[in-house]
Amino acid sequence: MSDIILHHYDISPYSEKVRLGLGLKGLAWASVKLPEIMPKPNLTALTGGYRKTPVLQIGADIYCDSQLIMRELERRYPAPSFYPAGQGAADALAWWAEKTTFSPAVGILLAKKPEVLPQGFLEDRAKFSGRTVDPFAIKAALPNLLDQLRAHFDWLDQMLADGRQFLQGSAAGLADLAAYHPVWFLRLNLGSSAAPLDGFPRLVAWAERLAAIGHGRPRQLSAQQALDVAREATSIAKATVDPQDPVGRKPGQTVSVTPDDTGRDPVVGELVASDVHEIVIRRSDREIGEVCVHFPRAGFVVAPA
Ligand SMILES: N[C@@H](CCC(=O)N[C@@H](CS)C(=O)NCC(=O)O)C(=O)O
Repeated sequence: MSDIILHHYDISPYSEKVRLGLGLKGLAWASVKLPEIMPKPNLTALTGGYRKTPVLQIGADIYCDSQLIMRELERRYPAPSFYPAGQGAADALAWWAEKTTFSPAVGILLAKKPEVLPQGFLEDRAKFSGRTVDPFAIKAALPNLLDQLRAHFDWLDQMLADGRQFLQGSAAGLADLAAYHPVWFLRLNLGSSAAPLDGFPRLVAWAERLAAIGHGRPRQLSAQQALDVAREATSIAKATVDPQDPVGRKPGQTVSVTPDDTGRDPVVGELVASDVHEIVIRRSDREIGEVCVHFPRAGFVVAPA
């Protein structure tokens, strides 16, 4: 089986979710470090324009978004499972937790300690989010960000109130990893004794248990080597019709796939396969030839192109 290649950078919270996922499954993987800000020419050669972090590559198959990355890791390496307490609730919990806590956590750091972020970060993230960057507005938003995060952290904390080790019981799973990464980001940059984490010692103890999972067995790979892997491999995707597709999409149609929140860069390609949670499109790149790019359905807009 081809190597797992993770394109990521150290301070990326969503990457930490996947790194811990690789650790939970005890996997060996190749680490390709991405720049923290645009341009990312080697990444966009693989994805066709998607710029977010992380991206998983296995041969000539490119998996965008941590939601789908985790799903694919679970499909290929089912044990130990990301779903020790079943699937639906874990996926819903994961979606709520990271969607509501990631952005306030980043906002808090921008307001309190912008100097720890790389040069050009603010300007890059203004383009990324489609909002203007005003350092005064960022500072003014801080009290509300702290209030919001405190309320959401309290819900997480209440889930641990019966003494359980992890959100859904005695084993860590996807819900924990998704809820954890914004907490990790705050602890890494501001410590556990800064608001709003200071009010939640139980949550901090949970975070320590998750950190102990580790990252599995990474080894370094250059971006060029990853491109070589893609060029030499053939995608595993097979043309598949989704009989339940609500608008009758079919393999062979040209579509664009675009995140619906931030980093809204469309990727255009030929539809190969799709189902309720995944869409796969084939595209050709001058440097690496044909690759298949996989996206989740929740959170992505698929349109005819
Ligand atoms: N829904 C995406 C969110 C990914 C995301 O927003 N990642 C941040 C870094 S943690 C990002 O892409 N920032 C801009 C960049 O890295 O270019 C996922 O689950 O992977």
